[in-house]
Amino acid sequence: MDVGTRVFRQGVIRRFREWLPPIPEGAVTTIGEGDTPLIEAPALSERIGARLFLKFEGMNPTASFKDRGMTVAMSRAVAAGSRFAVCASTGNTAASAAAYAARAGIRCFVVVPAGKIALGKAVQVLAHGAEIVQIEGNFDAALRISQEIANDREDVTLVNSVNPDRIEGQKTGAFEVCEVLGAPPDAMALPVGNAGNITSYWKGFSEWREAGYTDTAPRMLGFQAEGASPLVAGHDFESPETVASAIRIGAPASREGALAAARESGGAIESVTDDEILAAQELLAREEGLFCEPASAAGLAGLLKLVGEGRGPGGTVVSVLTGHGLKDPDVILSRVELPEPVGATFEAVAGRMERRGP
Ligand code: AN7
Repeated sequence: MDVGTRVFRQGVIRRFREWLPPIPEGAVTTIGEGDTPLIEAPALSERIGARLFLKFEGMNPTASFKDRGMTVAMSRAVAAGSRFAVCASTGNTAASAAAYAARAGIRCFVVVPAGKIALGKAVQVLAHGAEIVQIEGNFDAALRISQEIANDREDVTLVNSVNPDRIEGQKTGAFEVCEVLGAPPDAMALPVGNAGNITSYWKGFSEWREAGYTDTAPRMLGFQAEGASPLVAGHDFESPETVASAIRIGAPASREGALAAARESGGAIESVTDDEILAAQELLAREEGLFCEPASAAGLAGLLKLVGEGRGPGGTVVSVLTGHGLKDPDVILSRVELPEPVGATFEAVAGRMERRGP
């Protein structure tokens, strides 16, 4: 084999350029996002009575799916001569924007709900040197303000998913699923917050079909957290609440895209409780070895709920694990504690093993 000829993780722009809006080579801002693993889940397949694969988006450079859209949005901002990137965020968009702005040499402002973003995400924003503005309000208020700021100044690009470049980049997740499986799956299960991701995946699968690579498209199954489920209730939530802070959103910007994805694909948008989300997160970690953040487990929680009601999708199913579990250490530490230290002796350590069992 020739050394140095295979290109790994060249980034979604170089890999899928003909599917994306024009980006001059000199403006391409990539950190090697995309090409995330599609991991078969044998134990959970058994539980849901379908062949389940997990698209582990936590393997992206900033450990969430946001990097796919951010590379396109930030590259286009560079090409347009922007000096500032601004976004509202429940955490992951902020972490991604901070990293890609650093790479692009653009200043970055992120507006977040005070005290409501997971620790790992806040730490990422600080590490990349972005400006973090905590507001006494929720994500929906942060998005309104960020939009106003971007409208007010020529040299500011809004990098939330209301920016169509974000949707374009994120749709590449669907292409990778089709490439790896050789065909689209029968169903996709994914969390829904601001609804950009389900909109993006559906756009990707639709374009794949229009390009003539297949005649089929998956049923799109989107799951909101019950306390933040405006698309299920049919009205916005004034004060959304959920343990899955990433999807604590009461007025999704891409509402129409999400509803169209469900309608056109024969799928659905439903809700799951916080307990169901945390139970699914634990199953993924303990039965498949995959640690995702709570929001990311909403897809599996939804599948388990459908199966419990005799409505499981069957066939081949892909669930998108949107973000890495290390993003949110507090949610684990609130349930399990690090045990007290013991003496540095064989007896003390072996005694612990006895107590824990095999
Ligand atoms: C891990 O970072 O909205 O339905 O501001 O971080 O496309 O909003 C994050 C959303 C799912 C929901 N899983 O995706 C933000 C933000 C994780 C997330 C979602 C988010 P969308």
